[in-house]
Amino acid sequence: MSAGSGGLSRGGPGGQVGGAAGTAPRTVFGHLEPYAGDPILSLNAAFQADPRPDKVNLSIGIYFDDAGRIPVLDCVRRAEAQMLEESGPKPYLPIEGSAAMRKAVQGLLFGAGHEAVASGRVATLQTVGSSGGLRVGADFIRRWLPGAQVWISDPSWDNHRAMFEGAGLAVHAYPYYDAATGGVRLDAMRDTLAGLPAGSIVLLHACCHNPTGVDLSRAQWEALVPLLRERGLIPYLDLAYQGYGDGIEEDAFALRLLAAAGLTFFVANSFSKSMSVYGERAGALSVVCADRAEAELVLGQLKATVRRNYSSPSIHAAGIVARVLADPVLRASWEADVAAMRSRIQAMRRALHGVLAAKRPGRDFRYFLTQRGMFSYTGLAAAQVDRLREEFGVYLVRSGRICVAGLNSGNVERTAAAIAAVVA
Ligand code: KET
Repeated sequence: MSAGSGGLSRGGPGGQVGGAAGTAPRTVFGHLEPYAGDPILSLNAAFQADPRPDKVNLSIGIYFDDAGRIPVLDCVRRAEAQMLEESGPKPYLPIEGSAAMRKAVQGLLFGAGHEAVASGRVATLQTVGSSGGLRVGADFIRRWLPGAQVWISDPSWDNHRAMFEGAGLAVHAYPYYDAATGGVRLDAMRDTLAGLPAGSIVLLHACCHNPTGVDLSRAQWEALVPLLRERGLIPYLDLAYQGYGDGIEEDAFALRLLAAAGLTFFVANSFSKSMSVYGERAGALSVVCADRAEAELVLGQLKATVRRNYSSPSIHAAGIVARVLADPVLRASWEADVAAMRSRIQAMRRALHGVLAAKRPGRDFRYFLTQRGMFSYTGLAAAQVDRLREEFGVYLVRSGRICVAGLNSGNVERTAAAIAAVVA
């Protein structure tokens, strides 16, 4: 191919590539678009770089303790001590991950002795965080349900759209958050879902909706099931905050409801937040199928997806999760820690609300009390968010979402005062 036909010819040692005769040589990657960065991760990085000592990080969905640190849970420390003590070899895990972890995850999600698990109709694999699970599921859908549309809530975690579009799927949004009432636009949501083509994928936050903190009630979930079934829709649950809503068991309500209703669905779950092991990338993907034979087919194709991507997951993440969930002493310690994290966030919600209600009595801040999980959707405009960051060193994403777990007894009052100043 000649340069004149638009083909590339190798340049000199500088890696330059000649274009058509007469055009300036360019480098191999000179045409790339700069990465705009991720709205959450870039903001978290900007926070780290901010020299102000009294800065407040409400940007990323990470639980910080009252001293502003990411806790190392005692159960995790002890599980790791056991692993170090055993000092075993580190072979590759199977493609689908550790058998002990997968079994423990099924028990955690579905509860002991659940029919779906006992009958072998749940295909579970350990994944690289729940992000890895979401993406493996998306790639699987693209390959085996290729025409399926994906519907996410409006709004949703930004990365949901990016992941499913990245897998080559068309992503749309169904109505969800009602800014006027601070609740769910249930009728509009149901109307939209009722009009979707059969086989559409409906991404639902199993608990602690990100970014709004507004969840469906149990009655609303129950009312959704017949619609999902009648329309032949395929739920895809994201369970990233198990234990931060009402409790570890309670937060599995939606997934157990769908399983009991006999629906086929996906669930990606995470241990990043619940075990405070973000960087270990501990998560899983489960697909609840019609029967054992189908689950075996699904697991096989999920394995094929993983093998050609990252091959197999982390042995260290599996060791932590399997031990904490299976050892009764570690499990009890974990459950107590999750309860403590949940109630500390609730205490911060009350503290924030108390200061704001006193400082701005004309405004309704009750949403801080009713929203659940790590996040609150403040309704602050992007310009107000910018002022909070620039003038007060308070970092939150521009949608107005705050991570309540970034508040502590040392910063909640001044954060509330800063919010009061920008809403004035
Ligand atoms: N799902 C949801 C809904 C979610 O908020 C996160 C992370 C994940 C999945 C990823 O979890 P993991 O198992 O660690 O892969 N959310 C926070 C951090 C991030 O954006 O990555 C956040 O929203 O701030």
